[in-house]
Amino acid sequence: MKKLIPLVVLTFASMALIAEEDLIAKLDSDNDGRISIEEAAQDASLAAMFAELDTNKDGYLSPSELENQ
Ligand SMILES: [Ca+2]
Ligand SMILES: [Ca+2]
Repeated sequence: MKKLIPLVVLTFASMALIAEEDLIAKLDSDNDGRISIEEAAQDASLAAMFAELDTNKDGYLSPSELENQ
């Protein structure tokens, strides 16, 4: 059963990565590769965290800012 543990960890890591890419793909309606506050408004939980996630305060969430959450 011990062999299952790394597999589970790997699966969760992959899921987190996919979720982040999907979030940008889903919300980035102007396809500029980043999420504006207007685009984030489509996702209530992301909109609520927007100011906190936008670490450089440029008004956009970049893929790297979403990674750091
Ligand atoms: Ca965008
Ligand atoms: Ca930013």
